[in-house]
Amino acid sequence: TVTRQMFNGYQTLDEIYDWLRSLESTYPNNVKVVVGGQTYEGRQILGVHVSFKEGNKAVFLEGGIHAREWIAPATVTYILHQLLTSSDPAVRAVAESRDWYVFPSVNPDGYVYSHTTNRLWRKTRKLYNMGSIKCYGADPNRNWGYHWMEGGASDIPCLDTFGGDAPFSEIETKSLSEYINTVAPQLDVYLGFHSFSQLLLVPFGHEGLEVPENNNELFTIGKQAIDKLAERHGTIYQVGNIPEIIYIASGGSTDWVAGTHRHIRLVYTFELRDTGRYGFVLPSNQIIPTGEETLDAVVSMIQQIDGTA
Ligand code: 0X9
Ligand code: ZN
Repeated sequence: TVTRQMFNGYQTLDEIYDWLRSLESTYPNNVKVVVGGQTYEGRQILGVHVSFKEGNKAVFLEGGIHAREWIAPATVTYILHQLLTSSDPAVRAVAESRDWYVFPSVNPDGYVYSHTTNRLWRKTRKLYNMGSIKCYGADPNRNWGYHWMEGGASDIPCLDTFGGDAPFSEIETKSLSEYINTVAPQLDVYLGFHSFSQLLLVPFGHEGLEVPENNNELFTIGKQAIDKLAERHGTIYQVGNIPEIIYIASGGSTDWVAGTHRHIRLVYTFELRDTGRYGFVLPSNQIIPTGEETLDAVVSMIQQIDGTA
């Protein structure tokens, strides 16, 4: 089956993009390929817009901002596949209650580089030329323009948490943020997918411990969602604000989304499997179970805000 082909191994960027294009031909009434942005090396940030009816609110799924976190694009594509094909009534109801903007790999240059050259590459691939020293890439999850460089980000281009030389210095974050601005009025949920640590992160990550206005609601909904996640395969998650549960980190995409588009009710960052045994190099036989349990969490979140839980 398609599920076996697609989800028994990690896909290359070309395979993911070809599959997104194939969805548009298979589901011409419901799926459109959309360009969410551009990259330094001249690629496109490709996604799909899924819509079953007019007037729905929308969910944005962002995967792969960190190149080496391969389970993130795999999980986002798994969820997309289920939204289109599942016959589970609960999944169908949630799928069709929203429009979906789904971007499996928002750092495509980095993702390709992690396949061809350095499996543990994290950043973009922009050249930072400092005289005799050349280093590549900024951390695209330290480069967004909300409390940029206010903790947990480096100003040294050779480091993995380099925030860039200005907010939105990376064409990937700049162009994707502009795309998000165009769909933001429709959004009520924005989810970023990373690995690893099995955490559900609530904004914000910068210094000063700002929390969203609906912080308590995000905790309540998040806790029920990770309970549902655990019911599937016993995978244990924790919920918390970013500085409390991992570390201070500023310039993240979800912080910019939550801080700039305050009407978006649910904004979370998932840190998917595992807790460090395999880390970023999660075996591909965990793609399907990770996809299944993460879909359960996403379904639960939407059921809770719709009062259908
Ligand atoms: O450091 C990060 O960017 C994330 N952890 S990871 O191991 N995947 O790199 C945590 C993101 C925290 N989120 C925000 N500050 N918004
Ligand atoms: Zn990450």
